[in-house]
Amino acid sequence: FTFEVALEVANKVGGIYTVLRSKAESTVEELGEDYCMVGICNERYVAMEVEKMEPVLPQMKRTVDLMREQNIKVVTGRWLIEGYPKVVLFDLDSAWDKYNSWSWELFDKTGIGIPDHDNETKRCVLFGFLTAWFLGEFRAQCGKKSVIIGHFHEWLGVGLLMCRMREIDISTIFTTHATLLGRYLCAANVDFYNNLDKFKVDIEAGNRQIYHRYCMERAATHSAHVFTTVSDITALEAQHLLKRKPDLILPNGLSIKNTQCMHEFQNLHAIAKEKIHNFVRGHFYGHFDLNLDKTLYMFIAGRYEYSNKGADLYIEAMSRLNHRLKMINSEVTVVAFLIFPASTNNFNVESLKGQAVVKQLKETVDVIKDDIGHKLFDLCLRGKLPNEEQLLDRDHVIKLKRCMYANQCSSLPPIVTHNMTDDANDPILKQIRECNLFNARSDRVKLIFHPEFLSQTSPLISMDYDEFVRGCHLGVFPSYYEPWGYTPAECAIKGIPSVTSNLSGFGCFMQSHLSDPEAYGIYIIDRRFKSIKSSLEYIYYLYHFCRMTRRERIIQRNRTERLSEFLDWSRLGMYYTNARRLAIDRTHPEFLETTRSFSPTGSVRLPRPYSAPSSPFGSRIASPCPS
Ligand code: U2F
Ligand code: UDP
Ligand code: G6P
Repeated sequence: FTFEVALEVANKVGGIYTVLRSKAESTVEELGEDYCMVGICNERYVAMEVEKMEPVLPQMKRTVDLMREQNIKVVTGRWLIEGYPKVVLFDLDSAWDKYNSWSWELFDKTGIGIPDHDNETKRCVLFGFLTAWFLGEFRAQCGKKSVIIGHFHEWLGVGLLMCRMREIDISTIFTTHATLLGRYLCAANVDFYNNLDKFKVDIEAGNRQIYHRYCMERAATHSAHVFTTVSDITALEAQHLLKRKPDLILPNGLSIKNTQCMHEFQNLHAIAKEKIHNFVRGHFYGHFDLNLDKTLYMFIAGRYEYSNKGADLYIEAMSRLNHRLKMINSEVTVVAFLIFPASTNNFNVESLKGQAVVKQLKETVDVIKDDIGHKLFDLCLRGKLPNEEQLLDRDHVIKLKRCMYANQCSSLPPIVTHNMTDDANDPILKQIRECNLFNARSDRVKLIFHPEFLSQTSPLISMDYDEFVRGCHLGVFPSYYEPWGYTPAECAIKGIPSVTSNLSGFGCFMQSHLSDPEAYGIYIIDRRFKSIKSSLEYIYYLYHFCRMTRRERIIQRNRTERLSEFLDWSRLGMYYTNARRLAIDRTHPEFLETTRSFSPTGSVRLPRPYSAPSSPFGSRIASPCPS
């Protein structure tokens, strides 16, 4: 049996939810009824995403009943996603009366004490003990004949720790998706990667008042039979900060089934782009100085971590690109979006007004168009060919003038679509002011900061994020701290090229598996071994991208989309299979012969796509290779 344990089972918090959700189908395909996910009961999601039902397996039924007898609320059923996996979810609130004895047991067995004010960690302790209780009971019900694997994802791994402390016969895997200390240190803007081996981890954790959390994470890391993480770069971080080298790397995949649309993705790009055009028409009303046919859409998106996500490098690069495009009097305009949720007080009036005015103009033109159509038809029926005055009457001209005067606007098109709560201190706005990028007429790069995740119901960009990505030309993600980074992978499976960095897990993965990432539309910035100034050389790639013809972009999208099968869980799921096999090997090697067949992952390397030119053309620079 395999139990995959995480706070994010049917509970959306961050990237781990995407991992579990997208992977479920391929895991269920492999393990069938021997697979179950264990999480917490968040009513908000459970009501929508979980079909409640009683367990069929007698051992599982008895285990759950025993816990319920002790007043623990346990929800069992199936998660309503592809694969329809079994889930067991604990209601943490029903376990608070046991907290004191459990925290004592934790202290007694591990020496880790939990401060009274840290409610988040206390909840993790509850979850950990409930999991260990459940797995212990299940093991007792199963007898000695079966192997039970507990695969724990992050949060502090208390369940794993307690399984080991109580000596329950569970083969354990611990996967970390980032280290606690790594996140804190990077957010504090320290020179992280050059000092990895120098941090005094206990002192750093203590100074940040997370020593107890750090101890739990490190204890779980060392107690696991198999320790894994999502990328090479996080493996290095874990080795230095958690003091154990991961046994395996388990890269994150995606489920391409719902996104794959064969050649259709090219048409979908054109349809989605038209929707972005509509927004842009409204946003730039009164200053519509761009030729939409020669406009390129670039974007950066994610949680608002200004420097970790590389927003600083993005704005600086856009400012330099603007300068270069102006120098050559380029006809191309780049609209560069920044999508990061920040604290706001709703949309700003200018943005809404622009959309309204343009909508009004469009409606007026549509009415006049119909009028003219009828007139033209009538006149032609009577055998008369009309002249201009006969078609456009005074009334039409007045209506059009009224719309066009409303369309005049003296201030420049807004940079930010919402009213920011702290406009003066917002790091993105501060940097934009420093770069003097204000969407002036002469600027060839226009910036739009959308400080909220996208939604189809928004009155501005009425699109979901997925559709927006399809309509763009290039995703730009120059991250500094990014254990994996789903955003460039999500671009790739839609055929949209992207820029990533060798400090992101995805970037490292692409670098080691593609012989020429750039040919596939993945440009990897070297942020690890180069200074910020040198990293900024990626603007040559952006510049080159702006000079590509439409035909070249179409060919590029076709090449990029080829990566989708490579990123699908049907392939990447093998790494998880490997981890389970290793866990059994280390605990119950006698069972290995009888387990299902096993396919080694090997080191696959995709050759250059056949359609790629045989050598880099022109003077453009290539994606820097590992230094
Ligand atoms: C990583 O993304 P995460 O989703 O793990 O990171 P966040 O989006 O910041 O949110 C989850 C974090 O919050 C923590 C947990 C994570 O670090 O430890 N947390 C918490 O503090 N309290 C709780 O109750 C529950 C969680 C990574 F950054 C990405 O690059 C990867 O793509 C992603 C998937 O591997 O994992
Ligand atoms: N995203 C979204 N709406 C948006 C912008 C981003 O849902 O408007 C999602 C995006 O699809 C991706 C996630 O946010 O799945 C960011 O994940 P990533 O792994 O890049 O970083 P994390 O937030 O996990 O550190
Ligand atoms: C897709 C569509 C074409 C369209 C093109 C625009 O390939 O199938 O009909 O012309 O996108 O590409 P562009 O890179 O200019 O947005």
